[in-house]
Amino acid sequence: MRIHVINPNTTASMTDKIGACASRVAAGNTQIHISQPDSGPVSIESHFDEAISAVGVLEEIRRGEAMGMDAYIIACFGDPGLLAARELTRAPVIGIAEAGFHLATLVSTRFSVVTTLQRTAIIAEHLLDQYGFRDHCRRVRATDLPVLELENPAGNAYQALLEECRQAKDDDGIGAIVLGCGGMADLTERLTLDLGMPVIEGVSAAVKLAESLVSLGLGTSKHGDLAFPRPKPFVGRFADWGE
Ligand code: 2AL
Repeated sequence: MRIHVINPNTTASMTDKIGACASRVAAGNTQIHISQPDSGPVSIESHFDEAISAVGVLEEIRRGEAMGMDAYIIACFGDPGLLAARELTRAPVIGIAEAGFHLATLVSTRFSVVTTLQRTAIIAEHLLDQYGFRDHCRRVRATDLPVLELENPAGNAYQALLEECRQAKDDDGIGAIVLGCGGMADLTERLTLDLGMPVIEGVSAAVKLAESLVSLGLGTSKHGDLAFPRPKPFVGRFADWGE
């Protein structure tokens, strides 16, 4: 089974970290193929960043289709381009936010999300509404860490994250925490031990969900709105995307 994990931002160290976390949880017969867009923002922290990076995600899906990938993971917590990506393939496409939300509901009745900047917390709230997880999530908490602070070995990202997770555990009336950034994937085990409650990060969650769907022979439905886009001419810089 070949799973194409796409880091939608263009920071290579984060792409490597996400790939390592995906490989660590993958089954013995699963190959992880990791990539990032050729162009786009170094981190995704706004609607604008998401819109630009979604195009990069779709380019990576097109490349993955040429390579015959069995499943795709969009490894940014805003799940940029998720539904458009599903239109381009019969393979399952899983966003790390939705993967984290789904697994959290299987191990707890209520969870909180701990993410980076306050403005991305609002984006996560939109996803909870869109995906129908609003009643399961008690609170989306921001650490005010910019995404790339998670890549700074000299910074105090771990302590800031741990502190916010502790407050969530003490005050939110929850049973689990979902980490709200792909760049937090490598901190999960340490946080789980330090907090003594389930901490879920979406990259690992998405790999195991993708493996399950592929094993069950389940792919993206082509009946309805996720059917392949209707062929039509595209002009300008997207001319080669059309027919
Ligand atoms: C993210 C993420 O997962 N990667 C990125 O660049 N921005 N999302 C977030 N909420 O910080």
